[in-house]
Amino acid sequence: MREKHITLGEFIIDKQEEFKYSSGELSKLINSIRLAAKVVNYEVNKAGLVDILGATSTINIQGEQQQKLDAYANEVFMQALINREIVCGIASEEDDNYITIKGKNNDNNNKYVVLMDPLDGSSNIDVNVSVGTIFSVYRRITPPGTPVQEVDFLQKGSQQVAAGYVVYGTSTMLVYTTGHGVNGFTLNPAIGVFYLSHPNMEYPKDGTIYSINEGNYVHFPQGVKDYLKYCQKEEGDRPYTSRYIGSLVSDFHRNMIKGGIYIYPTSTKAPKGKLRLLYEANPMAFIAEQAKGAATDGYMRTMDIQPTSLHQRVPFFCGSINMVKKVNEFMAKYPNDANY
Ligand code: AHM
Ligand code: MG
Repeated sequence: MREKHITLGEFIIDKQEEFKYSSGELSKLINSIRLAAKVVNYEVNKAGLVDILGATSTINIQGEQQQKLDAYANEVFMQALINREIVCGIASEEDDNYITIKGKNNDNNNKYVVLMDPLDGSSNIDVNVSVGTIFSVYRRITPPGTPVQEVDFLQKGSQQVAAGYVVYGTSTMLVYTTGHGVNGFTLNPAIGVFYLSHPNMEYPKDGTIYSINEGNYVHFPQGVKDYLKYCQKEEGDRPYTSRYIGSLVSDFHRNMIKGGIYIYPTSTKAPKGKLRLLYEANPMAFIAEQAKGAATDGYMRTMDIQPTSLHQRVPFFCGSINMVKKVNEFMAKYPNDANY
């Protein structure tokens, strides 16, 4: 008998009844992301060929120079979501403020807000290294019929209804969860179709890979330094292997498949860490937990952190469950570092 190849489109339809208040909106939302991912994939793949590289003159809210492709990806994902009138608001790494979207009849009746990093790791584009898109979806908490408010975006990660990423790598993959496990789909670029290639993705409980920018070692908190020394010690399955692409989505994706931990801690250079809670740490934390891994700030569960602002940063420790537990034990010896 021939094996059935399930496409992402079929998968979304099949799974629609799993959503609690299903009215098809979340399915449409994931479909919009699927479409935008294909468009961005096409541009990312030809980035080396055309004169799209190089920085634009605009500086984003984080004070970083925006690459042209970031701006392009932002536009594509925004438009895909806006055109379908299925979300009431979007917040993006590339924009200082969230945007409000009216529904079909100008009614503000849409239920979902999306937070996203349209092209993460974009300093890697110029050198032909993988980049990614990260997205996070919540139900609004203000009443439908009124314009969306900042509080709709400042929800704890535990309230997410969906989260996912696209990795534009040797193959392009879309990986997402709606709270019922994690599934990965690989794009066949010849026909522009995502196929279910990685059903029910799970982190190995233990791993031997650690991913951290060790160049910042001297600036790290003592708990992280101690943990790195532990990783490097010759004992049992150690020393572990160090792997760091510098592209969160790619580092995360590899670690989820092979078993490992990703760490971006606080440092004297970045006292609150670098990654953004709402559209980098929380969506990855949701995926990690759904894949039987874990994510913390070194002390508490990432998804229990109460957000206070849209672009807030957090330290991030994410990966195989036993590795995250271990590093948290090291951090617990320095409780003062929890007050970042
Ligand atoms: P970005 O949103 O500006 O692309 O920054 C996020 C990226 C992550 O993908 C990556 O893990 C990290 O920054 C790398 O930072 P560093 O170069 O400091 O190691
Ligand atoms: Mg980013």
